Amino acid sequence: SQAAFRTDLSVLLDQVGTGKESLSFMKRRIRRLAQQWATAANRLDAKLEQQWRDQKKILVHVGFLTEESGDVFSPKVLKGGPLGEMVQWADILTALHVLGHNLKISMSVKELQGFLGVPPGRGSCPLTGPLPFDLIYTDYHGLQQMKQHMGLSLKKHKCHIRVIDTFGTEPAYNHEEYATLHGYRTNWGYWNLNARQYMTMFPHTPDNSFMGFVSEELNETEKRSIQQNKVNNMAVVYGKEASMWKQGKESFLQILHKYMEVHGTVYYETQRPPEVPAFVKNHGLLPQHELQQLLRKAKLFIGFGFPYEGPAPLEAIANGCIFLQPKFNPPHSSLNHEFFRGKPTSREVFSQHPYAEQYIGRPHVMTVDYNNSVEFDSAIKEIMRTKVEPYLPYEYTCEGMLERVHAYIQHQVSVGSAGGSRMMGPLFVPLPNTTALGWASNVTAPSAWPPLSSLRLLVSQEGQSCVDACQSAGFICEPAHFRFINNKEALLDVQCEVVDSEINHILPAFSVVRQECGLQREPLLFSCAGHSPKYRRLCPCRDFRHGQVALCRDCL
Ligand code: U2F
Repeated sequence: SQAAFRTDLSVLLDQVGTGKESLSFMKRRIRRLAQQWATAANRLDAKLEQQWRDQKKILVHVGFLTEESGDVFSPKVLKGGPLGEMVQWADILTALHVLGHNLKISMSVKELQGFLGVPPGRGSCPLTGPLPFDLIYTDYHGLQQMKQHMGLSLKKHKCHIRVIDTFGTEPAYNHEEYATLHGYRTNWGYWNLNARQYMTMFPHTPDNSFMGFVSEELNETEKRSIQQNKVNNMAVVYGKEASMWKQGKESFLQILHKYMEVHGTVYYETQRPPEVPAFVKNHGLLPQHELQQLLRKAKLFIGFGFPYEGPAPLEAIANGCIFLQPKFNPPHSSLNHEFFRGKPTSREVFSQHPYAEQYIGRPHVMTVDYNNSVEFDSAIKEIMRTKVEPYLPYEYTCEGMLERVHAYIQHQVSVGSAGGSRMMGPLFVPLPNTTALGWASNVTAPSAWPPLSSLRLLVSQEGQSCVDACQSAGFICEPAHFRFINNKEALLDVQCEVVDSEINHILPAFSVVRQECGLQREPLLFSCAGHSPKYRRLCPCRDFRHGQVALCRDCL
């Protein structure tokens, strides 16, 4: 049947359940943003102009909040622990509900079994019948639990699964055999999904799908009053846990304190945490809405390098703060930093919040070297005299998130079946030495999503990934398009002595020195992220909507 937008969230609130701080946090958030979601639903409804939307049966199984996974998050909700994940799950649940789908929510293995129709008390009895859901949103913990309780049938139903995966999973880590053979084996990867089934918190590698979350939006009156009431010398520090303040922060905190009044929202029990200097006005951990109030007054929101890639900087920028953050040189990654170690990605993180740096940037975001006191000092002075307006990228508004999740649900259907490297027709593209290669206009693939009209074929520099190659040309890498460029025709103008077909996440690519071209034999290994010094890669880029990088121009 047809899905109808919902603006009443009471059924959803009942479904979320009670009894844990994490659930209370999520419900408070859902209630607080209810009006904003309703307005967004009405706007998107009008924008889609009666477009047919299938109502899907959706199961959301929040693995990390189950007792069976240990649930280390819930007890820390009021103690400065990570909240980003709960922010995101609350928003995913709301988006699915508002879009009008038939939603079931599970937060324990028992509920999961019940929804999947596994007979009670027979935990290992695999589900044999058809899957009673069109889509299942879960996380890595939930995936593990589903494997235990669905047994062999998980393989059969894999294409219905979407994994909420904060930092992302690159294809080389996701392919079990390849990861094992080539040193990409981690605690998390190796599920052999299509990499687009992993959905991230920020648009990290385009190999995954960007799910995101939302931030509070302001109307024009609020924006004006915020700008009038800004306190030019007020700074709020990003870091709700005392450990985020330890070591090496004194020197730049001193500089900051020279010019500004420094506020913190660091959790404490009875005494002031010793890591927090005496001149800092510490409010203790605040409820989300009180933090928003504080950010409305502050001019500067300053990061100390951790946590990486959380929601708070977007909230600060949305409330008219300038976000100042440290540059990482060398970049942090799973190869050199404890936090990222064991995560299924080699992505290099060049600052505390790469999204803020790349997608937002000045004047809202300043990324500087904190070890250079001159640079730091002048950044603070610049911030105090710069006027900025509250800003929120469209993709982090409720409407933006609804639009994106709608598009995924209605169009991203062949994702699970990996597709194979089907060629839909010859691709005649000139291949000069420069990067821009033009259009692939004579390929037809009526069912492709994103539509083929969005494809721009590029060749990377040696050692450059397709993420970077596409980005530097103003596009984004689109893994769904690899299957159309993984053929000899796409390599038309390259002087290949040999064209091989291999299993390697760098392919399709060619080696300039050896004049060898390689095509990809394993569709699961199509990777935007891959790069190798010896290869120039063939890259499927696409256009994107301003403020909604997940969607191409003709994607809706
Ligand atoms: C990120 O997790 P965090 O929870 O540490 O991310 P933050 O950006 O600090 O903020 C999460 C939310 O906490 C709220 C704030 C944000 O929405 O409004 N909050 C609050 O309610 N009261 C306060 O006093 C201060 C903040 C990331 F999201 C996770 O995925 C990562 O695991 C983690 C580590 O990198 O960082």
